[in-house]
Amino acid sequence: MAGIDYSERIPNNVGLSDNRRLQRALEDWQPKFLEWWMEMGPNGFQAKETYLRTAVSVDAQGWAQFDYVKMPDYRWGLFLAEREPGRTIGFGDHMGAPVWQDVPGEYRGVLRRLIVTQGDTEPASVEQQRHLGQTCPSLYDLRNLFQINVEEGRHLWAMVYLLDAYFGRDGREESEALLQRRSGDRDKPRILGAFNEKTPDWLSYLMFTYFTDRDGKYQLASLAESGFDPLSRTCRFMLTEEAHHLFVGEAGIGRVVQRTCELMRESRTDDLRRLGGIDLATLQRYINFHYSVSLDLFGSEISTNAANFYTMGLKGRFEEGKKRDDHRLKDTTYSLNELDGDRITAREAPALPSLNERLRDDYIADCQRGLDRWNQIIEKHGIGQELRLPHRGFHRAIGLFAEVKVSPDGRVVSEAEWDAKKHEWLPTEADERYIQSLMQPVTQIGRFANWIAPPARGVNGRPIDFEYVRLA
Ligand code: BYC
Repeated sequence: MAGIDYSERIPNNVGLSDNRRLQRALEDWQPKFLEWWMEMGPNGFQAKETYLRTAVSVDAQGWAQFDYVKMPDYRWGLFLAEREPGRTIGFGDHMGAPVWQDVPGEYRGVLRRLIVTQGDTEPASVEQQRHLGQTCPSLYDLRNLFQINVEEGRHLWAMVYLLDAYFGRDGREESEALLQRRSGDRDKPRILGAFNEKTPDWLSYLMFTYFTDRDGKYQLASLAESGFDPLSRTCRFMLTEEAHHLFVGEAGIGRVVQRTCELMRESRTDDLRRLGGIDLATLQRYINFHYSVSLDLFGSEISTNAANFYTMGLKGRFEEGKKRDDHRLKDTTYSLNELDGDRITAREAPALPSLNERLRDDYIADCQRGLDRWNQIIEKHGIGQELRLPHRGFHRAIGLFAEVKVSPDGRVVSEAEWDAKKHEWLPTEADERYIQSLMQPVTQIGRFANWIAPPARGVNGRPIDFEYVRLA
C-alpha cells in the first residue's frame, strides 16, 4: 500500500490505473507540465545529471532513493500519506464526524480556492529560482537547489491531482491556469505577494527557503488537519519533503554567518566587503525583508475567510490535535495588535476570525529558533552582535500594519523618518549590487564560494567533495 508504482507513466500510490478518467486528465496535463518545466524550470541545467532523491514509499523510514537523474526525467508523481482508519474531523462545526472522502458540495468553491492558492506557490518558487544555477556557490548547493525545485514541481502535481480528481471540469481549468500564471508577470502574476518578488541571488534564495518555505510548513500543516481527507493526506506527505527545504535555509544562512564570523575574526573589522564576505548589517537587512514579506503570506489579522475555513472543517490550526480547548472557538478570544494613534497596543478579539494571526504567532516563534542558532555561531566567535527578527509590523503590505510605517524595533514612525532610515532597515540597491558581485559560480568539486562556509556534512552520507552535479 505504501509502495509507489513506478511502472506507470505517472508514478502514484493512489490507484491511478483504476480511474481511467483521472488518468487521462493527468496524462493530458503531464506534457504541458513538462513544457512549463523546460521553459520556466532551472535554466541551463536540464541535461545535467544531478544526485537527487526520489520518493519510493510514503512511510516515515526509507521513502527516498538517491541517484543521478536528469531533471526532466525526474519521476514526478502522486503520493499521499497512508489513510488513517477511523479518522474524524478534528475542529469546527463538523467536529467528530467521519472525514470526507469527497468534496462536500456546499464547500466546493472555498476548498478549490484554498487548493489553488497553495498550488500556485509551488511553480512560482521554481520560476523565481530559475536563474540561480548559473551562480551557484558550490556543487553541493546547486544540487540542493535542484532537489528543492523538482520537489516544488511535485507539490504542484499534488495540488493538480486534487483539482483533477475532485473538482471535475473547473478543477482541470485551474490545473491549466497554474501553468499559465508567471511569477512577477504584470498581466498574469502569481496569486500571493511574496511569490512575485525576485529571487535574484543566493542570499535571497537562502532567506526565501528559511522564511518563505516556513510559511509553507505552517500552511501545509494547517491543511493537513483538513476534514477533506485527500487534502490532509496529500499535505502530510508534502510536509516530509518540506523539511529538507527548511534545512537548506537554516543551515545555509548558518553557513553564511559562520563565514562572516571567520572573516570578522581574521580581519578584526566589520567591513567585510573588501574581503568578499557578507557583513552582519547586510544580513540583518535581508532578514528584515524576507521575514516581513513572509509575514504577509498569513493574510490579515482579522479574516472571515480564515474563520469560515475553520468552521467548515477545511483548514485547522497548527497541531490542532495538541490544542487543549473545544476546537470550535466560538466563545474564546485571542490577543491581537491594535493601532491607537501611533501606539501599538493589544486587544482581545474573537478567536475565530483571528486564526491567521494565531498561525502567524506560531510561525514567528519558529522563526526565532533559527535566529537563536545563528546567534550562537556569532557568540562562539566572541563577537558581541546579534541578529534579530524585526517587529511584526515592520514593512507590511497586508493587514493592520499596511496602513502605517513601523520601525524594526516596533515604533510607528513618520513617513519622513521611514524615508530617512529605510536604507538602514531594508536591502539597498548598493547591497543588491554587492551581493550580485559575489555571485560568481564555483563548480569545482568540493570547493565553496568565499562568502559561505562548507556544510558540516554531505548529502546521504556522501562526502562534501562529491560530484553532486555532473557538469562535464
Ligand atoms: N498577497 O482574508 P484575508 C508555500 C488576499 S507557502 C496577495 O486576510 P485569507 C511555499 C486574500 O486572498 C504557503 N493577496 O486572506 C513556500 C483575500 O482575497 P479576497 C502557501 C493576499 O484568505 C515556498 C484578501 O487578500 N499556502 O507553500 O484569510 C516555496 C483578504 O485577505 C495575501 C497558502 O497560502 C498576500 N500575501 O488568507 C513553495 C495556503 N494575503 O478574498 C511553496 C492557502 C491575503 O479579498 N491559502 N491576500 O479576494 C490560505 O490559507 C489563505 O488564502 C491565505 C490568505 C492565508 C493565503
